[in-house]
Amino acid sequence: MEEILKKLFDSVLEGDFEGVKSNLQTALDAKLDPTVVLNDGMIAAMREVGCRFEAGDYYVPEMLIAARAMQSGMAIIKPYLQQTDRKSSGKVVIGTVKGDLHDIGKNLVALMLEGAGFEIIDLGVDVPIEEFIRVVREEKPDIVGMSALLTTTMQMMKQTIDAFEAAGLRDKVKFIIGGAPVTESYANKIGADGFSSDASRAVNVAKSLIGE
Ligand code: B1M
Repeated sequence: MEEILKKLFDSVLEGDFEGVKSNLQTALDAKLDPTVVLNDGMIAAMREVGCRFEAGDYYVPEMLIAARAMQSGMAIIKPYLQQTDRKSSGKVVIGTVKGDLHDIGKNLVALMLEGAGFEIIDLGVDVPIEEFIRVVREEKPDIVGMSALLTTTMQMMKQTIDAFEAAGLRDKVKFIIGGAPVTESYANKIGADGFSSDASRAVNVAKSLIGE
């Protein structure tokens, strides 16, 4: 198991698309727990990419290539992660906040929620506050999910919640927030209803927020 995961880790780190696909398939065929494969083989590699970027060993292009390799693997692992019997009837509008282009974590959260039966409206990345408000007015979701990966853009989460308050919509939806720099205490501070540090816990938080 260690060896397969190490190969997968290395192929994400090196941005080796073909390696990601074949090592991931080997891991899944060997019936390794898909959550362990995702966390220890793929997400851990993205963390290492971040460390190398910080250390000046990787630059934006390397980060981008690793992200694309990771995304190519997500398409393969998706059906393995989504197997669940407990279906929800909730509706979620999700997006990465204004100014932020990171979407791998947000996509994972959307994928897991979808697998748990939630209807997902994914607004993508760099989502302006007005867009969240417009879609909430139109679609009347139960939950708005916001993701941010930058310490600068996480401030948009507070601004978005404040804008919902000003628009008289705050009591119409629950907010769940997450992303690498986001913490539970930040979520409490800005008045979010839920926080999750990872995608699978986000499903439990979402279910509890709609009383399931
Ligand atoms: Co950028 N980047 N990046 N980057 N990037 C980070 C975030 C960084 C920490 C790297 C570092 O320095 N160590 C750093 C931020 C520093 C900071 O703010 N303190 C950084 C920087 C600086 C930048 C740029 C400014 C670099 C530059 O241009 N000079 C630039 C900003 C662009 C912008 O957004 N405006 C930039 C660009 C990029 C790429 C485009 C090249 C690429 C993103 C590609 C893409 O997403 N399509 C990229 C990448 C890949 C990263 C790292 C290496 C990996 C992020 C990732 O995908 N992780 C990242 C390093 C790191 O995070 N340690 C880094 C895997 C993913 C599964 O984890 O997103 O955390 P994560 O999601 C988790 C949880 O956080 C949680 O669940 C997920 C699954 O478990 N979660 C939620 C996430 N959203 C949630 C929402 C929820 C609940 C849970 O509810 C709704």
